[in-house]
Amino acid sequence: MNKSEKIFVAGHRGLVGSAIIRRLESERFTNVVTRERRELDLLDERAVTDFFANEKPEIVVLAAAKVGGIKANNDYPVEFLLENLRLQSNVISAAHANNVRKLLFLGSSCIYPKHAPQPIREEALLTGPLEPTNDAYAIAKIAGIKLCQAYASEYGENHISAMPTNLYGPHDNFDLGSSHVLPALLRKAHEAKTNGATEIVVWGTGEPRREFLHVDDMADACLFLLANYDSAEIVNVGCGEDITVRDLARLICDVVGFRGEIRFDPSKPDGTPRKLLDTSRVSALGWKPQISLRNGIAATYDWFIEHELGSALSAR
Ligand code: GFB
Repeated sequence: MNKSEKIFVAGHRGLVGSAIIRRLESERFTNVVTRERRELDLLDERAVTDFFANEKPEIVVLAAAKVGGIKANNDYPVEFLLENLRLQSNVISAAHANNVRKLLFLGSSCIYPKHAPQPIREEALLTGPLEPTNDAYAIAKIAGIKLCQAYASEYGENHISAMPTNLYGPHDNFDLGSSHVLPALLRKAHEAKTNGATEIVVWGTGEPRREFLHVDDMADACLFLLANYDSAEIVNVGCGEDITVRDLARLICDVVGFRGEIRFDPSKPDGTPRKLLDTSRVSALGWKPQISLRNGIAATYDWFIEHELGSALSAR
């Protein structure tokens, strides 16, 4: 990629978008465009059309989305479906209307059937029923993939789509009502340690398995795909290994230094039993992740203490 090409990162304040910005800065890209939500509402079709017509970005990374963990997805299916459909349609269609050279759409591993054979190959898409706790979000993401593929086949657009596994890292959402499991357990373990509590409560049975990728590895994969991949076929991005929620909770407690009990609450949903991505396609292209789960969790814990709690690292 030419480092002076104009790149619009939609969603630059989010987990993935902010990691992509960090990476573009460290690689010395000189023409990166961002907009705060108050300046550009991606749900507003007119505003998005005008923005693209004025700015004429050459590359677009569509990292903006309404995202959340199992509870938020389950509680607010209307917002997850509608906002994601609107936002992505606005950006993808405006990219076409304004001759964007390349667009990267970010999907999710929840697009695959609940009981897809593991590890999940890209070919599993639309071969079976979805996991009900996040089917609204998944349907929106599948529509985004299909829209990118339709622009590629009908108009020859170079719209590519990456499917990240469960991501975590700096700028994640640590709110217990809407976050994903990893930041939620970091907060719970930290608060239990600092409050002298004897246990933390982990939702579900602890049996589901999840694969976790540090968002800096994801940003690395995004730049790699932008530079090296030109097909409308979706590409999985993961680390190739998964872990039970139980073992994740143990690992997080170990990193945080919480020595109390881990109690499970089976009245809360488990969600999909397992979603480990098959990453042969991205591996064959020459990409692999660098950050181990333990190191990634430790770095995210440091970030949480410094940025979310606003207190010194000495609390650790
Ligand atoms: O990360 P998570 O919210 O979403 O939950 P999914 C993963 C697993 O961790 C579930 C359990 O089995 C949860 O029940 N878990 C245990 C917890 N304790 C907690 C907790 O305190 N908070 C949370 N959030 N979970 C999401 C989808 O599914 O995956 C999204 O909802 C998206 O659409 C994302 O696709 C990648 O992994 O189940």
